[in-house]
Amino acid sequence: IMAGWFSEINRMWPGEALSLQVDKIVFQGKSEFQDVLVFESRSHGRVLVLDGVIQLSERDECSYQEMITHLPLCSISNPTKVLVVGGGDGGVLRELARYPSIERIDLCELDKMVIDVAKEYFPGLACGFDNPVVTLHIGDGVSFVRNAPPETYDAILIDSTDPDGPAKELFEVPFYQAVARALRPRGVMCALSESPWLNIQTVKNHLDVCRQVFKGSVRFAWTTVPTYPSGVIGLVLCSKEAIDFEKPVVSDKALGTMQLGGASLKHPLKYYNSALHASALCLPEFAKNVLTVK
Ligand code: AAT
Repeated sequence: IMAGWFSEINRMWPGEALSLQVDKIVFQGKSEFQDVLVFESRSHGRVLVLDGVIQLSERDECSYQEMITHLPLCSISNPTKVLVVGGGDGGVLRELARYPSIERIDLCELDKMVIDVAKEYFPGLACGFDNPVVTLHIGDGVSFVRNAPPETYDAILIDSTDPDGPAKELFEVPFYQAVARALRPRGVMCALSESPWLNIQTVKNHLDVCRQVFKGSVRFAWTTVPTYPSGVIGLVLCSKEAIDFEKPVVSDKALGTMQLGGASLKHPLKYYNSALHASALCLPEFAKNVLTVK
């Protein structure tokens, strides 16, 4: 390992590791659940790392946060209640502030240290907490969803860590059964998956789990995140009733304003647009062959 560089070495992506040059370590801590690290990188702004895995960099977080939020939210009309599982950095909350119809957002994050660190070191993401409709819950997303009243949410966004750690159960059938129960009949779910470049079998298993539970639509989408392993991250979109996820019902033109801190702020999208929405569901041949049901 070269001095002054962070390398994301992990058994989930053996034989390869992204490296970033470190200008300064900004925060290092150990919570009840994971190691928390924030550093200033040479090329990507501040970076948040949990248990040695990059969660976000200031430079490319827009791709992940905008896609995990707007792919599901632009697939439905007039959402009023949304649940976020994980997402303690606030980035998804920031993106949800573009939807004036939302009356209530519950966010269930396991680790309070992530929220505290985001508020201190990532103001551009933690601004998402400055929304009076947000209610914070600190705890395990699995039990939160299990205890949620049935048919409550228009959208449930699973912005969790990779399956090898405290988020393991968030990739299993009982969890998605609880998610389906907590969704309204026309509701949608979007969950972090993995990159088809890394371990396509993990992605296939994730989709198979979702297909067991969601009888409407189950689709795989992907986006580019240069600081995630392989530069690509997958997302799974599900609904109980059939939804044509390729045809967004909300236009990107409606998303340029955020309701934050009691004010309406102009805040253009950086990544998502309606054309990208449709293309995010198109798969390269090698992935299509494995991930599509014939
Ligand atoms: N938006 C940044 C991307 C993330 S953050 C994932 C969050 O999920 C973390 O804050 C973590 O503490 C939280 N989390 C993990 N397990 C649970 C759980 N069981 N219940 C609630 N929250 C949880 C994801 C980055 C993906 C990295 C890709 N390689």
